[in-house]
Amino acid sequence: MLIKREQRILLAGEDIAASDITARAVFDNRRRVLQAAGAAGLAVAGGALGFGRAAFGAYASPDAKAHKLVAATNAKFVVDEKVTPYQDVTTYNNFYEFGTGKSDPSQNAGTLRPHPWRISVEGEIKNPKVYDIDELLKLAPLEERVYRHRCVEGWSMVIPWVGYPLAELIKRAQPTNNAKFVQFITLADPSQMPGIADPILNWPYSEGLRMDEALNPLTLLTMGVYGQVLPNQNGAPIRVVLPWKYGFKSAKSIVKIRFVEQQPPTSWNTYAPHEYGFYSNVNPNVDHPRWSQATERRIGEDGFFKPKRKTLMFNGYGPLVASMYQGMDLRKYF
Ligand SMILES: Nc1nc2c(c(=O)[nH]1)N[C@H]1C(S)=C(S)[C@@H](COP(=O)(O)O)O[C@H]1N2
Ligand SMILES: [Mo]
Repeated sequence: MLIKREQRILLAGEDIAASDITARAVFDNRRRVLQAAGAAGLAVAGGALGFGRAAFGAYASPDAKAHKLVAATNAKFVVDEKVTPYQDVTTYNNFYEFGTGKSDPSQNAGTLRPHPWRISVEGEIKNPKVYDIDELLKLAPLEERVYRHRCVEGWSMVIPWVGYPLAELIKRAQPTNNAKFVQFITLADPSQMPGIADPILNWPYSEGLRMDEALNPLTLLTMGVYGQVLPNQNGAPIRVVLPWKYGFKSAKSIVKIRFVEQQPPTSWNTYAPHEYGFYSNVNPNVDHPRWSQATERRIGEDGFFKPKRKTLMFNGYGPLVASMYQGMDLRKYF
């Protein structure tokens, strides 16, 4: 993907060419602005900094045409690491409905039509409902969160997502006592998705969570990235993001959220149950049968010949998630 023309962005009063600035610089600058705001005694609500990017000018996004999603940064969920460049986040993808190569989704996902889009929320709940994507965008305040993202293949990124906790939707759905798991079913339309012709996975792509995992404050119902609506290759118009689990649990382009009593079948677990467990929590101590999970390569930073960085238990989110797995043998429930 080539940048077509020079973009100029206005950042805290400076006029800088987009090509001269990294995502990190943008975040550093934003953090300085946020700190200044805090020092000036601006109101801070619920531990989250109520300060959107709109308050201080344009965001360094390489795609000037994409729709902006204005969201307040939730500082509680901003990992203090260099953010992966937009270019990598949007061209190095796994989305098998558009092909199995890393650049296939960005090249082929132009055929996906993310609008209009409806999501059916159904199953063991008191309020089943088919939501329009525009309605879901307004259901709860959008937040920006910067999460680590670890693929089971051994690479990682740091990504600024926009969304709100899935718990906001679950609360409105009112699960019955029988709701023990949540299943995510994604679009499987061969007319929009060329990869569906290849029966590698059992389409539609399906994923699942235990109810407490679905309700965990980290679990983000996600509609945007880098301050804009999701590009098709990142799972437009709506996906989940589960930063303590391997990336494949974060289902893209969701059309159904179903509450169920039994642990639901999931695409990767069905494909190779001994390789991809239902839980799939990031765990450096439990290797994939064909490779180690102890280290990872950070996309955009670590070259192929650099020593890799250590993978963290629960991808570093232990304090927020470890209690959900207390007493469980994580080698058995991998
Ligand atoms: N529907 C669907 N969702 C999916 C996938 C997929 O192939 N199809 N790939 C998963 C995998 S393996 C990863 S690592 C993440 C990648 O998300 P990203 O491309 O936004 O980084 O999406 C996950 N969600
Ligand atoms: Mo992945």
